[in-house]
Amino acid sequence: MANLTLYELEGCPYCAKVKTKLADLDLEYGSVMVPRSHGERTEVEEVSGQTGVPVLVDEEHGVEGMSESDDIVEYLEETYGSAS
Ligand SMILES: N[C@@H](CCC(=O)N[C@@H](CS)C(=O)NCC(=O)O)C(=O)O
Repeated sequence: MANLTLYELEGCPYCAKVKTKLADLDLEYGSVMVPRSHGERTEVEEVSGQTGVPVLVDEEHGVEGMSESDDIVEYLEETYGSAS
């Protein structure tokens, strides 16, 4: 089973897009809610080098901190979609 972690923020539309994809693919994942204040987003900054969300970690596939929602959706489809 995949071991996925999503860094996200409540009400973030980019995060919602990624979560919809995760649900479509029936993938389980761990969720880490980041603080609303950028200055306090130290954990997501450590994994991805920036403070925006969403960020995906997929250790099994060597993905340590992927940050653009479009990239994440494409990655999930390529890695876990029906074509994979
Ligand atoms: N282009 C990014 C935009 C993400 C974005 O703007 N996320 C907001 C929350 S909804 C955020 O964390 N903004 C702060 C930042 O980008 O540093 C994506 O599609 O992932």
